[in-house]
Amino acid sequence: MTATTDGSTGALPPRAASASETRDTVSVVAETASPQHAAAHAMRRATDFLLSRQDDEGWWKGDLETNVTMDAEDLLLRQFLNILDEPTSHAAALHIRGEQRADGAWATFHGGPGELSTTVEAYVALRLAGDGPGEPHMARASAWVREHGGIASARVFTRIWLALFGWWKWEDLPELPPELIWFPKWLPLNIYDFGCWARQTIVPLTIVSAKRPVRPAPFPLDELHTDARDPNPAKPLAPVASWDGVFQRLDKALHGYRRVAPRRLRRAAMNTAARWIIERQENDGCWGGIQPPAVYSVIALHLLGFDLRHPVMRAGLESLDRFAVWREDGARMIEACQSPVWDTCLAAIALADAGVPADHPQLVKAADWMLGEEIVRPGDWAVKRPGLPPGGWAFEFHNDNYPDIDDTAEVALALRRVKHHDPERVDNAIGRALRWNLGMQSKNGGWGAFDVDNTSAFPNRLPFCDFGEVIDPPSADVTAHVVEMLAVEGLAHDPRTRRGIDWLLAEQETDGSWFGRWGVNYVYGTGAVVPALVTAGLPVSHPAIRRAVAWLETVQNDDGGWGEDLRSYHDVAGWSGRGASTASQTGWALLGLLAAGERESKAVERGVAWLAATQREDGSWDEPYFTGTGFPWDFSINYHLYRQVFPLTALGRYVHGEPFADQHGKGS
Ligand code: R03
Repeated sequence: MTATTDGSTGALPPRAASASETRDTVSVVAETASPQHAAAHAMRRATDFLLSRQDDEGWWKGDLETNVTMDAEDLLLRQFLNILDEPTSHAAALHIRGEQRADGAWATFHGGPGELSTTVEAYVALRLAGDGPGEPHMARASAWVREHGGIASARVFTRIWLALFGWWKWEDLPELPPELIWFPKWLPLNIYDFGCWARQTIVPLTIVSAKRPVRPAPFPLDELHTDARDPNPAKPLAPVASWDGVFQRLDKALHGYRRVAPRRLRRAAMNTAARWIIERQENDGCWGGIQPPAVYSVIALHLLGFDLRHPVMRAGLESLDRFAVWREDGARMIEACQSPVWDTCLAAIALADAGVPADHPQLVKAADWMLGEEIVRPGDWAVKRPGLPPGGWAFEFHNDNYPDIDDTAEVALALRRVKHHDPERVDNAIGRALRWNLGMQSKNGGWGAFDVDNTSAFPNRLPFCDFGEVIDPPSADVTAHVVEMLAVEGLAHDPRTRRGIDWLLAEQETDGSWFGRWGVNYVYGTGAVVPALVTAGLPVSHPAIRRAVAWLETVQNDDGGWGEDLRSYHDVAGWSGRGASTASQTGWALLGLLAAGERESKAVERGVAWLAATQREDGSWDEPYFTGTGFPWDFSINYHLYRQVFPLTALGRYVHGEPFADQHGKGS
């Protein structure tokens, strides 16, 4: 990111000049100042830091850190396409080695346990980079894999990657028939029953599954089998009377069908799938702005004869290159996705909360950039909403086919905080976003992230779907962001808003919290829902608000911060709201408490003090912990800008009060 240095914020007195002076000031302020003074000081420094990180084009984008399967699959793809070069494998290996745990495994999040599929993929990638199986770090890894079930226990995606090189039998993988592309929209398991990310991934994989390619393996992987003499011990089928039993037997039938499928029919299905894929390539070459559809689409089209020099293939590979983050030490990390729209709207809201003037040139520039990112044409969402005019925003730089409801709500909220030179243009864009988000409400009153009523129970049953989420049902955090946007737009009393509020109230956990789908976890959900309900007019005395406040206070750490470990996705009782304090999660908890009118409470004072005391000299915070959620437990994200924007929003609202406080509950 290139930084424009506009250090002064205009609205606030200039900050301390030198680092040493700052250090002295910080230590003095953090220890002796009143909470208000400490908060104002921390807010000012965080504001300057964030303003200094804006790109010249007006956006902010923090690294989107996930886990080494992204790097491993990048090397595997290049090996499969015979385009793996030494500098790339060397740089990727540097990053992968750096993430290995002492026990030889790789985790999927900071502080997490070793994870088998991730460890298998990391090991194979390091072997591709030339690390020998006998090297200590490799021997520790292969021993860990053998002790945890070997390749046979890895997930389907991992075994697909291995099957591409004959390290696993295609016969021992679930079938994904390309004929799926022809399933009508009313038939269960049609591709639109899947979440958009799953849909974009499964379509190319049906081609790969049909073709069953095997490229020469550069080395054996016997050391990754618990028993090399029996690499895939037979597993009993689930009882026929169970859903799993039904779908496992369906898969067996599909294996049989494959042997008799008319070749012309299959070829026609693959061509239809290929057209579907190519129609959805974004103008920068990516697919949906995320890694999985891109890697599998490139493989699938290559198997159908697309040369690597073909424009579609070249653009696809170039888009993957842009997911690479190069570190000073020469290591290269692959992002699963990029979040500039999401980061920019959150940064704009945080700066506005911190008192940066609405007409500040950097906020106006951010608003200009966001306006330029508006989605103006229908995408896959229109299958369920054919008559709904387009509008809204996506998460990434280029993803016109898959705008999301969450980004649309947050960008609308951000644009309302900026005094743009063309207010009519802003109003029109927000008007389209409002209409689109309202049109995307699911029938239960909530909102999913990308689609309407994407709630079918069948996709999760497929033997193929053993990783992540494959449907996109309404969630409390997305619904809250939409309700907050609707309230700010004066629609707090619109029946659709009230149905969203009713859905949220029905979703509150018995302990007073709300589940976090796209952020970790109950602290994220609660920190999103409480501000939304209050902005929509619920009194802070409402029992649901009071229960949420009580819950937040009970899970506050002794150090004054809040934190929640990803383990709460697996063990609610043991980990809900529990974990080492982090800047972003402390910010979320404070947002909830401040919205609930708890500004003068001890809990808020201690939380603000924790932010002030843990702020770095340059005004930023460290946050090694992952607080973003791709898929609960399975795929976690460290959004590197979260640690800056959420503390700043919280400090800003502590110092300046709630945004739109005068409008709470207003509107038709
Ligand atoms: C919180 C912000 C707004 N939010 C957008 C969140 C986007 C999160 C990044 C999405 O990245 C993905 C990575 C993925 N991996 N694997 C899959 C995948 C999807 C998205 C995946 C998993 C199962 C299937 C297909 C793909 Br089936 C690494 C709304």
